[in-house]
Amino acid sequence: MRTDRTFTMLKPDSVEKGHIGAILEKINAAGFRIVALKETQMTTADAEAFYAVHNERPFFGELVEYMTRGPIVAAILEKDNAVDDFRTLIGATNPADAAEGTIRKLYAASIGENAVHGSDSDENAAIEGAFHFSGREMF
Ligand code: IDP
Ligand code: MG
Repeated sequence: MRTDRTFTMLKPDSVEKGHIGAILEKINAAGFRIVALKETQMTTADAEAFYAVHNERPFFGELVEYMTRGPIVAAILEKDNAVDDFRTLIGATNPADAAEGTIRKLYAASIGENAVHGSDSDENAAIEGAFHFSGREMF
């Protein structure tokens, strides 16, 4: 299992607010190489499948509504220790708890609308990257 890749989505709130460029700049400045990148929109079935691990949680319906309401930017990122370093860069799930300078501290509005996704393990990074990208879209 490779340990140098993670998967991210700039969520609909980031796209709506015009934060794509600023967030990609933070990602580049932190030393991640962009392996794959696209703007796309998830269907309800896509979001339900992507977040299936959360389907018993009380916020699941709200999460699916949010993640499908507009386009996202999906990306695969490469760097040593990618999963952990990216989670550090984005900050805590709830922006109120996120460290200063993190992407969620800077750009997230709330625990629900929290600007970015970051994979939580090497295994999920591979699964989530393959969910959004074919081999021909990875460089
Ligand atoms: P993570 O994105 O930091 O890994 P998870 O616990 O995996 O956080 O939750 C997935 C996503 O579900 C969060 O990023 C957020 O958009 C949403 N979410 C998590 N907890 C809540 C909540 O308590 N209320 C509303 N939405 C939530
Ligand atoms: Mg998670």
